[in-house]
Amino acid sequence: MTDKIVLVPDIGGSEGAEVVDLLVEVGEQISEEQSILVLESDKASMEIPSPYAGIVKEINVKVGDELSEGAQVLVMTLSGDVAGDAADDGDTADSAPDVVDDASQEVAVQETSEQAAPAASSGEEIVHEVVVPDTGSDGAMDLTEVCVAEGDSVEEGDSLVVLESDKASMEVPSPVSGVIRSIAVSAGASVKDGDALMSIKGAGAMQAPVESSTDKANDKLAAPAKAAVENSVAPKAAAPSSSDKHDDLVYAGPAVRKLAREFGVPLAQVKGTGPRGRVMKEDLHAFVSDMVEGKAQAMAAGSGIPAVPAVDFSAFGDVSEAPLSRVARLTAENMQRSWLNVPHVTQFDDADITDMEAFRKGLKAEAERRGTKLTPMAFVVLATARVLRQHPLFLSSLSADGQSLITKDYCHIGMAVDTPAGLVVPVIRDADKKTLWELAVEILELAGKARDRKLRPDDMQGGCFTISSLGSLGGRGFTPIINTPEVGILAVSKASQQPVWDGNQFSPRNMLPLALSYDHRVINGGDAGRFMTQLVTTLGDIRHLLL
Ligand code: CAO
Repeated sequence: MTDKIVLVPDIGGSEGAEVVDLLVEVGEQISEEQSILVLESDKASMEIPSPYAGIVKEINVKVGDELSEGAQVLVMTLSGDVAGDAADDGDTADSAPDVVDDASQEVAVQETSEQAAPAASSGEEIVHEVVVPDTGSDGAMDLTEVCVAEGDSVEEGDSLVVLESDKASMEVPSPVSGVIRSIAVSAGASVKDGDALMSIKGAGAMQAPVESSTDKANDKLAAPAKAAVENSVAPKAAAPSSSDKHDDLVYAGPAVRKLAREFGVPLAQVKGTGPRGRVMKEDLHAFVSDMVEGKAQAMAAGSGIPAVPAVDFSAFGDVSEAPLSRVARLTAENMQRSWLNVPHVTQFDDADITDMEAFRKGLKAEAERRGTKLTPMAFVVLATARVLRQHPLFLSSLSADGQSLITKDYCHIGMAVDTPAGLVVPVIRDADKKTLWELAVEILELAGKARDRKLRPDDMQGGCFTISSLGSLGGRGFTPIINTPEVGILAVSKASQQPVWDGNQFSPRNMLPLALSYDHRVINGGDAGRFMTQLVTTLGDIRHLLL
């Protein structure tokens, strides 16, 4: 019989995580991987699994304690088998008397239980633990699709799962070639950066950002803790059912609690649909939208917006119904929010791009030589960026309370991209500081990434102004909806030859229709008129870009 100290593993940099539940008792026989306690930090709740099978000899923490990585949790007497296994695996602690007090040895047992030997030899097959890579997203993402099954062979780069964040949908590629050994997630799950996805048996070391079991011993232990985040919190706490329960007793994770506080929603009133009645983010959203809808209906006779009545379409013929993708749902929400909150005005003009087009076409061979494509969009982005710099009001946003104006000293331009998964808006950073060629390359790259679902959430953040071009599709013009809290958006339609009066006669000119929607709380018609005139002038004579 061997005693082992169990320590808090790597919990993703969370300092001072609070013990919210103890899941084992002294004298209890527990198995390896069984959850022993629940820690809650300001970022997440996580169940900490036992690295051993054995009997709990002593518990050194209590609910309410704040623990960090390496803190002692409990002492276990290993069952004979496990102690033997550990010894077989080369755990030197087992030849030493009784207590092990070194965190690295704790982790080593976890590590060696399966793959310590292959970890040392580069040519052999090893098991890679694949986690959600660093997506740049702060919050949870929907896992909408698992593209592989256990036993499947995958090549490095094959898509493993599809994630949808608030901003985009993206695929997680396999970092190695191998065979899927186990899958820890299923479609519909909610995941965060670092959460365990699956393990792949393959050869060689794995590339960042996916973690390899051979890379860091600590991560082997950290992964299950991270994987437990979304399905944890207080497994032993009974799901509260009475309507008078207190928020603290509600079964919910910290992200949901934070959101509830932001919404001002008493969590106790929200019906949880997660495992054991856990309140999920979706439950909170549903609660809030029900409240809003209820209020709207209550106000229907007054100033509220009447709800669109439900129609039974099947009464008129065959129908089918499919849920909207997350990107589509969020786009719908954003559009509606902007449409209802922002007084939009749209101003139209045409830019004479005859000379610009002649210049652009003359650069076609050069573009090919550079391995890129020069479309009118690069000129429009460049000209708009320069004009924006001279009209900083268009780079501003109203503060959330509407009482002040925030002007940004940078010029990041969002570009609407039409993708099969929905409308996404990647951002070209510092567009005013880039050359035409740099913009051409970036436009092509961002549009490609958007369509291949390779954009990261931070590729879509920080925009000051948006350009939406339907120039390749046709149409004489459209009125774009502002991407709030931005205050302006430019719509670009298809250029065409138009007869233009030059003072003496009509001449055929290549005219590019533009439409500028602006937030009339911030921008007045005069500001918009000056902005548009300068943009049209710049595109009409691109020598202005030299000034
Ligand atoms: N007038 C005439 N032709 C145009 C044009 C315009 N305004 N804009 C582009 N074209 C031409 C291009 O020159 C290119 O032709 P060639 O191959 O012969 O050179 C062709 O149309 C295709 O262009 P593209 O679409 O591949 O590239 P782009 O740089 O013009 O646009 C992007 C990139 C990402 C803006 C665009 O592909 C896209 O997704 N647009 C949709 C945006 C959208 O959905 N907006 C609506 C939002 S609100 O629902």
